[in-house]
Amino acid sequence: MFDIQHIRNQFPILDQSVNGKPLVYLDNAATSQKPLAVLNAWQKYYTEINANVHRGIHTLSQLATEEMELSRRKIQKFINAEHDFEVIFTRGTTEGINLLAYSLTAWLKKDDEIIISYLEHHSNIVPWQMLCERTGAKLKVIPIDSDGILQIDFVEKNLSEKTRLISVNHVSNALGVVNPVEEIIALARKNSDALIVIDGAQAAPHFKIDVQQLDCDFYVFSGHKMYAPMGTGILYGKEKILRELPPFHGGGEMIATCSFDKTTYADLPFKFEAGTPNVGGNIALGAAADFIESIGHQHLQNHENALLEYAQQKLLELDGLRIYGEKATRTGVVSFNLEGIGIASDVGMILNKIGIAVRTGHHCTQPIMAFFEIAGTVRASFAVYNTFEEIDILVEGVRKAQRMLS
Ligand code: C6P
Repeated sequence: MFDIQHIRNQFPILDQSVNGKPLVYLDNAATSQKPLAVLNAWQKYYTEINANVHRGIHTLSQLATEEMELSRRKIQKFINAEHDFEVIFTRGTTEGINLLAYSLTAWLKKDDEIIISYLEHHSNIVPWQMLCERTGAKLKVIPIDSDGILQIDFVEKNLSEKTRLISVNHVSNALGVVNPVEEIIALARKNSDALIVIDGAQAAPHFKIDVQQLDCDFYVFSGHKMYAPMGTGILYGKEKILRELPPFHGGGEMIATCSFDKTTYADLPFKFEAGTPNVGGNIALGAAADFIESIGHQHLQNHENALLEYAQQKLLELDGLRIYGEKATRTGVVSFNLEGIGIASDVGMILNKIGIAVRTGHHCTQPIMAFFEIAGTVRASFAVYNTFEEIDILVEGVRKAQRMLS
């Protein structure tokens, strides 16, 4: 049974007023709120366990290690990875992609090609541009149409022996468009030996991820968008490739032996986890996966899809409102502008005055904004605890903003 009030009760932060109005939190693509189970797991670690992992023989250190490794196995199950050591704790999606872009330096040479898409967050553009600068490789960009749908025949036409890497997001943060990553992966497997990276920052909170079924080489996501604390994230990689890849950061935790003559690296996953990890956060990330699974992916998805459909239908009743990516398959996000109102943040400020939190601006996706020839959009993004009443409040707020600004 899906009981929205039971779910909302687990998020005490939602029960407050902002600017004298009940908070309507619709900025979940930026970060989600955290349920009690996650807060308690984090607090329990700091009140009862706090110790460093993988190094102490004392009881607390062993407990901390056990709890963090248990969390790794929970994430392994959450994304259906074959092995727990294919799950690497990071600080978030940005760090995961930077790790790859650095560690894959020797995988590319001058004039090799990296394919990304027009729909990428800056985190899935800039690290690859930096890699191109280091190696002389070139970026190729899958175009979109006016609905924000990827034109994947571009992939078929542009794949060659030069294509060494493809990195695309599973869901666009700016538009909520769900990209056909399965098709892109199938095309790539047929026509190249390119490595495939999927940025799952906006997918992991919304639907079941199965990395074995996807057959991607790497899958990255952030904890804080899927109900876990900030500063947590996951890089999944296939065992064979992770074994061949050099480490990103050097330091403690990631060595097998260290001398002034030669250092050898630790086994997976520790080779990629230099330094003291965010133990409390990583444990709480496992609790966030449990939280999602306790609701059930299908229930969560059904509710969020219904919210999205309702929001879209209600918003489109307003004159001169344009939703970007309206015709595309989407999840979790509705991104829009009002005709004649050039500055999205003006709408955001009026909404904030009545307790509604949305994000406005370019959403760290300036190429998408350039494509639509706009400076930004108003973005409402949903989580499992949002309600249809909140959508009504949003729509009324947008109507009010339209009246005030036009
Ligand atoms: N998008 C948003 O408001 P980090 O900051 O490392 O947790 O995630 C970066 C990132 C990478 N890829 C995608 C698709 C993303 O959506 C994000 C973060 C937030 O849309 C903050 S800019």
